[in-house]
Amino acid sequence: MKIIDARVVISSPGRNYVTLVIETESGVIGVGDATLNGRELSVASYLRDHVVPLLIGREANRIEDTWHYLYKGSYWRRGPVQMTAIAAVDIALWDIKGKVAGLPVYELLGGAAREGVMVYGHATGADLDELKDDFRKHLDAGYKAVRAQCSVPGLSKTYGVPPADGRMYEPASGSLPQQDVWETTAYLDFAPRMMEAIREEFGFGVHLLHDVHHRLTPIEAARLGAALEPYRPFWMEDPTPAEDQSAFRLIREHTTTPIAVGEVFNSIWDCQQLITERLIDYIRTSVSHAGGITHLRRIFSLAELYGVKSGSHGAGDLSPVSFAAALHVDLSIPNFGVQEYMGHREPANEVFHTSYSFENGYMHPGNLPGLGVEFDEKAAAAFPYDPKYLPVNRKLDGTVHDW
Ligand code: KDG
Ligand code: MG
Repeated sequence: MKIIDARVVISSPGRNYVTLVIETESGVIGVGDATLNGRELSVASYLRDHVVPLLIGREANRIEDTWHYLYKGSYWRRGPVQMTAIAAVDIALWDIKGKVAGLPVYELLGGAAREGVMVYGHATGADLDELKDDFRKHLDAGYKAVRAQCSVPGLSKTYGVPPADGRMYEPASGSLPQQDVWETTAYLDFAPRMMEAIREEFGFGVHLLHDVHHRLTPIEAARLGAALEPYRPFWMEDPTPAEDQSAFRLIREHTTTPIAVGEVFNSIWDCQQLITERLIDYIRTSVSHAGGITHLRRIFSLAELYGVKSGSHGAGDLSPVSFAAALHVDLSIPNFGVQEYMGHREPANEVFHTSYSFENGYMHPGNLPGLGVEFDEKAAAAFPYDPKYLPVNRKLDGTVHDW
């Protein structure tokens, strides 16, 4: 069954998404997510200019061969652009394989290893009262795991706390990057108080998560991890910039707070040391930025050997296509930990029709053949691309800092 067409659709239903549509000679169509927040056009070009010509005429069922053809065949390999592009092809080919077999993708991956996928939602607030209100809403909705982020007193902006228009991880349209501010001391003083406030209000019967977003040095992260121990967090996410893998040894030596890392990783090589030296507890690579279902499964298999669990990234800047793909992987692997679920802002649902469901804190990808996501290209055309940047972070003295 040959591929006869592949096209890249860039649309902005609520936020920017890049979607790859692969069409086969038998009429079966597969979809993949190629969204790289703030750098969308680079992946679109990689696909349109360099990958689509290689796909036309290829056998759609040869997923593993196509993966290596695109990875090794480019010579210049890894990095977010290439690995997101390969992921989009890979996800679309798994979608096609499922549709041809008449089975949901998780059945092709070995079948369900659990009844549902525990997801965590995002509770946020401009102050502790607002955060507690939002946290309560998540518990009322059935969440068993919730991430807490709150404005740091004294700082005008804080990561993870959306502005009034609800737009997360992007500035207003048409502008240059929004500038955020950072002050480590204020954050380190406040974060334990925030976690204490949540535990005092809601007890220990819910999994409590927190994202540090790469902003600390190893010794600062070690101090934070130790300070959070009484509140027994499910994890402390991205405590330090993740490319420095050996830094995690120092954090590990000082705290039993579990560590989660990986949303910016693109390949198994980025997390090899972290996993094999048991420096982390959860690996957070995403299906759309780390080479698709084929490569993500390889990362999770390596992690399984070393007792590391999955905790896939699932921010709203990953489209419903990759969210569905993540759920299929989550349902089928033995070492599943938790899945991030931020949801998608309207009108994404007019463009992506999904079969996944949420019940009582758990999600299921549904049982439609393939991924269970139908992409409405006509509807997408009504939402043209809207160029945006992720924010840039500076310390109070103006020094550029990790965002
Ligand atoms: O595009 C960047 C976002 O996906 C990221 O900042 C969100 O850290 C994030 C998370 O854990 O959801
Ligand atoms: Mg994160």
